[in-house]
Parts: sequence; C-alpha cells; structure tokens
Amino acid sequence: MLTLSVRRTPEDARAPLAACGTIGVSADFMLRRDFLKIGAAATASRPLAGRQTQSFLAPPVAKNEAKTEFTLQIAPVTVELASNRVISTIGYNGSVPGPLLRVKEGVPVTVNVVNQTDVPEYVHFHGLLIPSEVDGAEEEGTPPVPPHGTRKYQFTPTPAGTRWYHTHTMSMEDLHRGSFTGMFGFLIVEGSSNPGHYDQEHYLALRDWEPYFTNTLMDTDDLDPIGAQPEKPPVLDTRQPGLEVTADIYSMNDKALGAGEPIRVNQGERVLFHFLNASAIENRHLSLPGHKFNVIALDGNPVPTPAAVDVLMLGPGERIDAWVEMNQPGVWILGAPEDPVREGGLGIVIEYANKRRTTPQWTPPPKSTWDYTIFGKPSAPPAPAERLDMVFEKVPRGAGKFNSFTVNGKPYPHGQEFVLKQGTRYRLTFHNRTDDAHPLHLHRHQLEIAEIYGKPTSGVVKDTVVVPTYGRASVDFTADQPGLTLFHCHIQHHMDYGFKALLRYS
Ligand SMILES: [Cu+2]
Repeated sequence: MLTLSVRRTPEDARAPLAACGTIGVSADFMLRRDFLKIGAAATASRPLAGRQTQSFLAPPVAKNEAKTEFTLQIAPVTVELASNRVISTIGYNGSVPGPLLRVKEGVPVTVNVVNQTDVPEYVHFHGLLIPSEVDGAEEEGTPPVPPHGTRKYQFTPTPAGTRWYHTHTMSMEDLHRGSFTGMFGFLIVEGSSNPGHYDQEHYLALRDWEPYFTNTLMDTDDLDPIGAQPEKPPVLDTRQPGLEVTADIYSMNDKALGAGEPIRVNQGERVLFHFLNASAIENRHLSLPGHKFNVIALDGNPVPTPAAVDVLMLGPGERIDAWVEMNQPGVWILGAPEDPVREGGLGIVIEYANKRRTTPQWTPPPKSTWDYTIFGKPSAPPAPAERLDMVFEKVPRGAGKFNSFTVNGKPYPHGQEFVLKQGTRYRLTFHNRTDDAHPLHLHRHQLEIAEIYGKPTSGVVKDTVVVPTYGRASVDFTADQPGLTLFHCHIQHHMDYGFKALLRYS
C-alpha cells in the first residue's frame, strides 16, 4: 500500500518530513464483494516480515524534502488495486498517485513534464495562485504538453497548504482520458507556520476505477444536509435524463480496502490525515468507527474553528486535513459509510499495536450532516460592493446521450458574461438549479464562503465548494490574479458538457 506515511516524534516535529511509502503484499481474495471480509482476514494473518519499505519519491532513506525541480513523466501504468484486480491507466512517473511534490511557499519551482502519450496533456496545479500560462488549463491559454513532447512549468508556489496536481484534459465520451486516469498527486506547499505535533502523517487519495456510463443516477449524497432547497424550481423538468458516469471499484491511493498494508498505530497517538478526493465523478464520505476527525484545514487552508466530526465529506477536488486521537484500541476500517462503496474498496485498515489477529471492525457512524459552517465564524464577512451571479441548469438529453449544462441560461463560453475589475472584491452567488450536488472550483483564486445552507459564515477559505442539490451558496473572492480564469464543476463529464465558465479581467 503506498500510503505516503510519515511517522513523527515530538523531537522531529519541526524537521522536514521524511516520507516512506510502504508497499504491501496483496491479500488473496477473489471477488469485489469480498474485499472487506477476505481482505480483513488476510490483514489479520499477514506477517510483518513480508513488508518492504521504500521512499515514494526517490531512493530509500532519502528525505522527502522540499525541492525546486521535478520531472513528471506521463505514460501508461498498471495499478494492482488487489491481487486479482489490476487496472491499466495513465499515470505520472509510473505510480498512482504520482509522486508527492513538496515545495516551499514563495520559492520558484520548475516542473518538467514529459508526455509519452499520443495526445496533448495539461497539468493543473490545483489551489495555487499562479499565472494562466502555467496554471494548466487549455481554456486559460496554457500551452499543452505536446504528444511525445515536453514542456516546463515554472512558477512560484503560494499559498502554503495541501494542494494537488492533476490532468486537465477533457474526456468527453472517452472514460480513459482526463481525470478518469491515474494522473493526480499531492502537492504540498510548506509555509512558515508550525504544522503541530503529530505522531504520524498520512496522505490518502480517494479514487474510483473503471467508470462506466449509466442512465441511473446512483448518488451517495444521502448524508448531505437536508436543508432548504431555495433553488428548486416550482415545476421540475421531467424530460428523461441522459447518461451519468459511475464506478464500483474504489481505492485509497493505489489499494482497495484490505489489499494493502494497514496503518499501524499505538494507543494515544495523534495521527494527521491529509485526504484528497481525486474522483472524477462523486462526492465521498469517510468515517472511522469509535473515533472522531478533528478538522483543522479545508482545501489546505486552516479553518477559524477547528472542530471534531464523525463523518467527513469531500467533493471531487476537495482536501481535508484532520487529525485523529487513537484512543479506541482495536482493528478498524477507515472507509466510506455507504456499504457498496466501502465493500468496493474505499477504505483502509487502522490497526492498533498488539491487535493484529483481530478482524477489522466496521460500525455505521452516528447520523451526521456535513456542514462547512461549523468550521467558520458565525457571521458573514462584510458584503463586497460587487456581485456576480451564476445560475446552473441541467439540460436532460435522454437515453444514450450526455446531459449538458448551462450557466446563466447560456452554453459555454458565455461571451463576455464575467468580466472582473482588478483589485475588486466580489460576492459570487451560485444558484444550483439541478438535482445533484456539484463541487464548484475556481482556478487561481481563493473563495471565502459567506453563506451556504441558508447560513452565514466567514473565514472558511476554499478553492472548491460543494453546493447542495437545489442549493445556493455565496463566496467572496478578490480579483487580484489578472488573466483568464476557469470556473467549473469538478465532475469531469459535467465540466466537459458545459458546466464551466471563463472569467476575464477588464
Ligand atoms: Cu457537477
């Protein structure tokens, strides 16, 4: 299991993090539905002696220190999710996720991208405030990395926090392209602040694999706030919906639940997790029976009111930094609360010392609502002078066709709809008039949530915000990054079929 794990002691808490991924031996199980129970048994009996450790980035024992130059090679890769489940995809540097890139805030870096495929590629650095030319979006005018060619991205990373990088090509009807592939990885921007004292630190990316088209919307948004739906139209569009994309094979990093090494902990340890939803298709939930997640940062940005919750929710593109106090000895599954998702592989085993012969336990979490505002301050920021509104609607296309989306009633690219004045702070209101919760991402800027679920809040700064079904949210941002700026839903086929807009500076 490439867990990108780091064990820290108080003495080295201020030292650069040393990363050592562990590559586990896969469990011998047969069917997807058996991941859980058979994987669990294998975990319980697997001797430690079979474990190899190696650096995720470089030779063993190399410290994973911040660097200023990286190379990303784009090429086909196979991923062994489990011993009987090997998939082919495209990845960076032969691994999925790609290497963890660690950089220092404010120190210029060069990323050399080598494209060994037959199609143009874009590498997007998600959550950074960098120019359009290197942001990695075709719509913004970033030049492509040509097929069998190379391109340098040079930029100065800011702000500090848990960022990530991923392909930004379109997929359209090809589910082997764009963010359906393994082209993603963590990008950690180190700042000057002390990250705190944690005994271990783990980077876990949530993924689904082998996506397929379906006419049935199989949503797992049932744990979302059941709040007011201010944007629900009085008369619903009853035309037959078109195709959605779904999957039923899942992993954390490169391993399905039970197929990789567990995370081994000692009672009393504080373990910091960096979660990333690298899915192209679905919002995800996570829970760990008997434990709470202490959320300290959303999308890499520290929250004003850290709080403990039973269940996390991450839309595609979102990150959560949360620590867990290991105070319930046992062997547990950290995974998706939805049985088909967890049993399909979305989870990892947490194993306390001296508990290795116990079967991993799962119990459903208490009823929980995910709510960004509990991590914020209780009143909205002062309203900026300028306002922007975006109304999102889905155009159902019927059986065998792709739904499309409009913004303010128009298809992409909306002409001169969104023109920003440099230096101005805006309140942007999202009106989600669709029957789905969408993770909305603005490139090259940071969004402070001002209102969501009908509640005011401030201080929660994000780059991706999940706006609930028929919900409304307002976010504030400062137009201080001249250049074309892409806005889009982070669900790949929503973006590809119109759920995007280009913001310009006047
Ligand atoms: Cu969407």
